[in-house]
Amino acid sequence: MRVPHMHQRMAELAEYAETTHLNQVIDGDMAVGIVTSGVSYQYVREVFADAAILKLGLTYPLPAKMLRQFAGRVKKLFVIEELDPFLEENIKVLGIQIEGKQHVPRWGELNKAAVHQSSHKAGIATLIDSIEEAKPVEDLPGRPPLLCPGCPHAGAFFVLSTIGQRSKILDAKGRSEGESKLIITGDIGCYTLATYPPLRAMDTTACMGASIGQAIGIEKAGTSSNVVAVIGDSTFMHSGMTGLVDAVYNNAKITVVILDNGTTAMTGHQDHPGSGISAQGEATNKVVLEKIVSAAGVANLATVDAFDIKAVRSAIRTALDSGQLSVVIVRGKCAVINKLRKNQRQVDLQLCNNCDVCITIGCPAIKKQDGKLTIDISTCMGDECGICQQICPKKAISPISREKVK
Ligand SMILES: Cc1ncc(C[n+]2csc(CCOP(=O)(O)OP(=O)(O)O)c2C)c(N)n1
Repeated sequence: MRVPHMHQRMAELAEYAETTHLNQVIDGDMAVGIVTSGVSYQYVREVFADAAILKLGLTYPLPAKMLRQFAGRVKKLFVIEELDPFLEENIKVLGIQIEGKQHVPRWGELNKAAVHQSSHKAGIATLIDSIEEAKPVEDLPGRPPLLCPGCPHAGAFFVLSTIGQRSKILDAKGRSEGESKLIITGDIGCYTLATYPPLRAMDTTACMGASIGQAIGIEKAGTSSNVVAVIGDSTFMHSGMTGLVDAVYNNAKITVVILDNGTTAMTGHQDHPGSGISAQGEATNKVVLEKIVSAAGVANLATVDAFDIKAVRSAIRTALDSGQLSVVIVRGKCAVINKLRKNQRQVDLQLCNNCDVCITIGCPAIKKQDGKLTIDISTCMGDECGICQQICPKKAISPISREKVK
């Protein structure tokens, strides 16, 4: 039994908290003592040039003796911390009077201006010199967060967006103008960026593995829309498969799209059970998505090439039309780890009629400047992607010749 050991360790840590250099008292004007930690300390130092500060590097367990001594030396004790009043509540439990969250914002990040205003509200403004508030830089070009050029997720979202007629449903400010034919529950990964324009193909994002459970719930609540859950391969391995088992068990009539880019892209391309490489970087057994999906009991399963738009559209349409639980695995290599790049695409401006369909994929390599479409050859993935060429109604996009690239 390790419980006694755990309590012993906590007692030792509490002793350590009193002596470690991680917790420091910075002497100053003792009218107000500020308890703070982490990034909030930097803001406090910027706002209060000469305050007495107890800077906590170890916040659990708290150094009770140190806090009591510090409280006894100052007239008023104030805590500045981000989000929940963790330090404040734990200091109050020690029987020490302290103020904090009644003045400091409880959500959002703190900054110099927020700390300044909170301190002013708390009546400790005498310590504050005049603070210059940081102003946002004006006239910066608008750059929405986008998927990478050649991202294998883009095509599936383009298809979902067009099936759901999302571009028409939301106006430029994202306000709803009608009801979509599709409800798309999302998950956590690079693909969460598909929430934003121009794709606008995600209605929910909660936590890793939530998409399938949310889709089941929405379908069971009796929506008249089709419900699609979108989840990455790594997230599916982590906590998506339990949701799929639930979907089978409860006969949920939803479509699950698994975006398999072979890696955990968002957090830095870590391997996972489906990549065939262990955490130690060695070849290992590969867990095959198709086998898991079939073994769970899903009858409607299709795997498609992420860069074959017709195939992606047809698989998703078939899944939706079936009215049954279906899984579509959309497979394509992550653009960041794909080093191949040839035959970048170009736009023939004689054929282009500015319909802007290619813009709706949200590829950062496709630009419109002075009313003219261009494709940036330094970022275009060329033959490795080719989605813009496939969807151009005027066939105005084609591979550029090698000579021109040079
Ligand atoms: C519980 C939890 N653990 C870890 C993370 C960090 N995290 C964010 S996205 C992600 C996985 C992304 O991989 P995948 O779903 O395959 O999508 P990709 O980014 O490759 O498109 C992880 C591990 C998290 N958000 N939540």
